[in-house]
Amino acid sequence: MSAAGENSATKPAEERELTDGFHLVIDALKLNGVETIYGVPGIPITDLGRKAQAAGMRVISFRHEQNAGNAAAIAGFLNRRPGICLTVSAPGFLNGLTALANATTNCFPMILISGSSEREVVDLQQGDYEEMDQLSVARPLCKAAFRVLHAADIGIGVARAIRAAVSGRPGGVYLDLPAKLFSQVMDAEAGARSLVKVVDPAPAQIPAAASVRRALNVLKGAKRPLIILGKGAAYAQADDQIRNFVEKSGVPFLPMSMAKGLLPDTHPQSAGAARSTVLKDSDVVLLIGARLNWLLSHGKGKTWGEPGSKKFVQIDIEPKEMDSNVGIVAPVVGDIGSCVSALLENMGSDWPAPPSDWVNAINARKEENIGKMSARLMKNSSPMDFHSALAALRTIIRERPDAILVNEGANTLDLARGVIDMYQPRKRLDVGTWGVMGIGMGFAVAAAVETGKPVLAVEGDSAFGFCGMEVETICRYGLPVCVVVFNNNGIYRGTDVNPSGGSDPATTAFVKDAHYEKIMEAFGGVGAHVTTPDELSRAVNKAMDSGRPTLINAAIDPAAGSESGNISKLNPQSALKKKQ
Ligand SMILES: Cc1ncc(C[n+]2csc(CCOP(=O)(O)OP(=O)(O)O)c2C)c(N)n1
Ligand SMILES: [Mg+2]
Repeated sequence: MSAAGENSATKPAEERELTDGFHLVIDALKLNGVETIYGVPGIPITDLGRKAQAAGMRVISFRHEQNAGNAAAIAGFLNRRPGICLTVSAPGFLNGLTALANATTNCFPMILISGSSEREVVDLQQGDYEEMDQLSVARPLCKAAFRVLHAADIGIGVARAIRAAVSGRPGGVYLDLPAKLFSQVMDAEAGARSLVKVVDPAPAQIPAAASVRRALNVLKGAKRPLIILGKGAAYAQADDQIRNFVEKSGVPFLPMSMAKGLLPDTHPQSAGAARSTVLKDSDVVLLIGARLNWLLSHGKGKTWGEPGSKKFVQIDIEPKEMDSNVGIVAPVVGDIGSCVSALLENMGSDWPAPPSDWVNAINARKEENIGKMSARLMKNSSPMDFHSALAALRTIIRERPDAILVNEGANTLDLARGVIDMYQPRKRLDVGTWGVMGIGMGFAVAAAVETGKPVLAVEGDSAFGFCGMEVETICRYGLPVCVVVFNNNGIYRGTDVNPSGGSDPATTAFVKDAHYEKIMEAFGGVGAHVTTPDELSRAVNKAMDSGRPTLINAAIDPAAGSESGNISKLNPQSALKKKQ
C-alpha cells in the first residue's frame, strides 16, 4: 500500500506501490466488516487463506467444504451479515454448493467464494485442471451469482455480493474468482480507491400504512387469533418489538423450530404444547417471518381444520411470498422490525384481549399435553429411550439458557424440538426448511466461533455421520462444543433386518453399539459413553463447565424410534399390494 499522503500516480512507474488480486479481495472483505472466513484450502485459494490470516482475519479451515458452507450460512443467520465460505474450484465448489443452496432456501445470507480455472480453457472445454463452468452451475441455486475478471473490479464484485446476500429476503450468493485474478497487479492507490464499503446493505423496508391498518383490523376482529413466529422473525433481531407486540396483543403464539426462544417456550402465551389445536381451531393467523410451506402443511388440509375457516395475515419482506399457497387477506410487506413496530404503534392503548374461551381452551389443552409429556419424560427407561435422554438435556438448557443448541436427525430432531424448551432468541439451530442432514458440525463450529457461547449439538447417529470428521476441526480450534450422539444403531431405528434374508445389513441399520466417542478422543478431545440419563447429565454438565471439546455417545434403545420421526406420512405409498 502507498505511504499516507503521497500520490503514487506522480511517481515514476518503478517506484509506485502495487497491490494484487489476493490483497484486494482481503481488503474488500475487511472494509465491509468481514472478520471470519470458513473454508478448505487448495489451488487457487491456498494463499488467499494464508494472507487473510496474516491480515488479521480468522480463517477456519474445515475438513469438507459442505461443513464450511454450513458454518458460513449459520454465521449469516446469527449476525445478519453474510457468512463467507471459501473453496477451491470444481469439486470443492460443488461440495460447498449444497450449503449455498440450503442457505438460499432458508434465507440465510452467505457468500460462497470459489476459485475457478482459466476462463479461456474452461469455455473451450479443453480440459483444464478442475475445469467447470461454475458460474452457470451456481446460478439457479442461489440469489445471485457474479464473476470478477479484473482486479480493479474486485471491490465492486464483493460489494454486489454482500448487498445481494443481505438485502430484501436474504440468501446465498456465489462469487467466482478465477485463478488469474489473484495474481493480477495494479497500482495500490487505484486499488484502494476501487474498493466499495457497502452503505446500509439491508435497508429498512417500511410497510405501507394501509397494509398495517388492514392487518390490525383483521386481527382485531378475530375470535380465535394465533401468531406464528418463523425463523425470519428470529433473523430480524427485532426481539423487543416482537415480544412487546405479542404481549400487547395477548394473542397465543406458536414458534417454528428456529424461532423457539424468541419468546421463552415457557411464556404463558406460548401455544407450542397445543400446536394441533391452535392450527385447527384458530380463525385468524398472523404469520411473522414464517412461510406457508410444507412445514405448515401449505396452509390447508386437515391440519388447518374446516376449509375456508381461516384468514391469514402475513408479514414478510418478499412480496412474492404472499398468496404462494393460500390467499392472504392482509399482506404486510416490509422488513420484520419495521412491520412489527408499525403494528405496535397503531394498536392504540385499548387493544382488546382475545376472547377468554379461546385462551382457556388452549390452556386446557396445553396442560393436558404437558402432563402427558412429563409422564413420558419421567419414565427413566432402560435402555434409554429418546424421552429419558432428552429429559436430561431439557434440564441442562433450562439451567444454561444462553448455550446454543444445534440439532439434527429424525427422531432425535423431532422429539428434541418438542421436549427441549428454549428461553432466548437464536439459540436453536437446526435442519431448517429442507430437513437436511449434515448441518450439525458446521453450525456448531460457527455458533462457537461467532458467539463465544457453549454449544450443545444433539445429533442422530446418522446425522452425525454426514459431518463427523469436523470433530477434528472442533479440537483443532479448541471450541466449547459438546456433541451428544443419540446412538440407536441406525436411521430411525437400529432394529430393521434385510427383507431378503441375505447377509447384508438392512438399509437403515448401522454397526451395532458403535463407539462414536472414540472419534473425539482420537483428536485429543473428551469422549464419554453413557447409558442412563444421570450419566448423560453428568457428562454434559462436565463438558459445558470445562468448555473442552467433548463427544458423548448416548446409547438409545434401537427400537425406540419411529420411521422418519414425525413426518412418516411424507413417504410415498404405492397402491399396489405386492410384496416389497
Ligand atoms: C442430506 C440428506 N440425506 C438424507 C436425508 C434423509 N434422512 C432424513 S433423516 C435421516 C437420518 C435419521 O437418522 P438419525 O440421524 O440417526 O436420527 P434418528 O431418527 O435415528 O434419531 C436421513 C438419512 C436427509 N434428510 N438429508
Ligand atoms: Mg439414529
